[in-house]
Amino acid sequence: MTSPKKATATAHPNIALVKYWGKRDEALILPHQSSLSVTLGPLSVTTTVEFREGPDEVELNGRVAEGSERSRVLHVLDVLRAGTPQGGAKVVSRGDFPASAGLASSAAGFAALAVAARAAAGLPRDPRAESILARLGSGSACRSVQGGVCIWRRGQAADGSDSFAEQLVDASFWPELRLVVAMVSREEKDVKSRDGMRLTEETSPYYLAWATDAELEVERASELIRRKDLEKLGELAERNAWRMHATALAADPPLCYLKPATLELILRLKEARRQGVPVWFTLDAGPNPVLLTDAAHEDAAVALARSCGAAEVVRCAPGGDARVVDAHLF
Ligand code: 2P0
Repeated sequence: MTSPKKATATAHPNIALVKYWGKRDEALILPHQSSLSVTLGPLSVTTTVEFREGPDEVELNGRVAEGSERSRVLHVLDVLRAGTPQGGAKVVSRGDFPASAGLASSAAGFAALAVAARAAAGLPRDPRAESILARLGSGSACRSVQGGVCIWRRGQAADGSDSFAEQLVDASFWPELRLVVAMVSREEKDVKSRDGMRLTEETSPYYLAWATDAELEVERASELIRRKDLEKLGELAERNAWRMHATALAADPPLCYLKPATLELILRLKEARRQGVPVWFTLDAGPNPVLLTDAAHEDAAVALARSCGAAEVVRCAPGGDARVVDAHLF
């Protein structure tokens, strides 16, 4: 091998407004449906990759990665190394937000990994190739390669070459949009997303209806974003989240990601809107709602979340693209 090759990248997590929930191909992580998400600044994960002689080493948030965490990282690197042979890899990754926030640090982590690994291998920036590589680590990661609002098109090809995310609008398009993460519970969820979506697809009688409407839902959400129609977008986001959870609740055994405090907060939003606060929710596969509002009502949304027992509240706005940075982690 030639001299060591090292690169570092930073990426933001994302929150889906039209959600991905189910795979048509488990190995390639190909979804049944397209999805749409907002990239969340200022939260970020930074990852350094170095190719050098020696065994692969993976460290995530200060711990040596083991089991599936390690094998998922190495799988992404192996796909890259199959095309452009490299030596062993050292990977160090660190997030600036707690994994327990329920914000899928894996999305930002795999996006940063894909961007850093390609750069370390001497490949040029290529959002499509980076998105596809990130997807092989975690589906939602393909939507964290670019900032603003991104759409992951499900694609048709069996090899996944047309299943990647594209940017609808960049972070500067709607700077007043706010996403407030209300951490009402820090309990680890019982069923991970990967297992939850498989169980839902295999056993929920509602799954087909859920998957079928997604393509139109993405188009409707895109139009509302172009128009910056917060009210209609908020209504769509709530409807989409309720439907995802309803589909999961109908699985056998049922999958309930909501906690009492989740319901307390999201049921309060109607009253808040009646009182003039434009605020809606979305909810991933966990108990912590993300409130959609605008900059003028961010404080009101934060106060509402706190009054419903949110111990911690994270204020987010649309974030930028994943980028290569100079400051390596080792
Ligand atoms: C999403 N979620 O669209 C949906 C909504 C959770 C609820 O993508 O198996 O970590 O690695 O592809 O991406 C979480 O699942 O799952 C997710 P894998 P991922 O954001």
